This record gives sequence, C-alpha cells and structure tokens, in this order.
Amino acid sequence: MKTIKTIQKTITLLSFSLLSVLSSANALASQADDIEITEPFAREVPPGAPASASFMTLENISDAPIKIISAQSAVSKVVELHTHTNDNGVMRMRQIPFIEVPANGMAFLKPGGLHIMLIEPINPIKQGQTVSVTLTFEDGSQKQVDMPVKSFMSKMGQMNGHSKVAE
Ligand SMILES: [Cu+2]
Repeated sequence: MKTIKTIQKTITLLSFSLLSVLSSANALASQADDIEITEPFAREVPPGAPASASFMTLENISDAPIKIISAQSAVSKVVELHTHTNDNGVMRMRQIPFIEVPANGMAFLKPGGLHIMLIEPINPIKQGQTVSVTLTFEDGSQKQVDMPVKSFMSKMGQMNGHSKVAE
C-alpha cells in the first residue's frame, strides 16, 4: 500500500510539473505575435523589370530581439532579404541572412535601406494592386503582410545622379 501511495504521489507531482511547463509555454507568444507592422508597401515595377521590393516599419513589442529569417510571396519567383551599403559613395545592395528587430525597438525597411526584394515578378506589379508577403521568424512563426503597391518613379527621378540605384 505504501509503495502505491508513493507512486501515486510521484505521478501527481509529475503531472503538476508537466502542467506548469505547458502553461508557461502557452504564456509565451510567438515572435510573429510580438511584431507589429505599419505602413507596408511594395514598389510598382514596369512589365519585364527584373525585380521589385517591399518596405514596412516593424515594431517589436517583446523584450528580446526578433529576427526575420526569410520571406515568401506568390508575386515573384525569388524573395530575398536585402540591405544597402555605401561603397565609397556608391550605393550597393546585397542579400543578408536575416533582418533583426531590436528588443522593444523598431526596424525600418525603406528605399535605400533594408528591404525585401521581390525578384523575377511573375506578373507586372502595378499601382492599385495588393501584394502579400509572408515573413518567417526565427522561431518558425509566420506573419502575412498585405500591402498596397505604390509608384515612386517620379521621386526616384528627382534624385539626380542617384536614379540608377536599383531596389
Ligand atoms: Cu534589393
């Protein structure tokens, strides 16, 4: 009898600790839940253009940094995370392995800076359309971002001499 009681006690203790593990796991939001996105937009590109890009402001409401490790979209064959670097006065862009949003901070994806590159658009990306880009975070959680397509060719034209900057 004594042995059975001990076993029962052990099982009770085990289930309690299992419950507390489960509930603490539930209390942790996914990284996708901790990221708030404002002002997303994609860039209009003419038919036949090799690539477009999408931009947005990301806010991390958690107290740990969060990384976007990849992005997907049905509008283009390849989607890459990019940044721009100033190479002796020449702006160049390059692929990066992740985009980090600092703890309780923000990341700004904007022309000339960080952006999500939409390479080889399957159809022309035109002003007035809505484009969806899905972000994948380090913990595997995902967030779909629906964004309007905006044209800012005229703005680019005003950037004399720098209008060759490709996004
Ligand atoms: Cu790029």
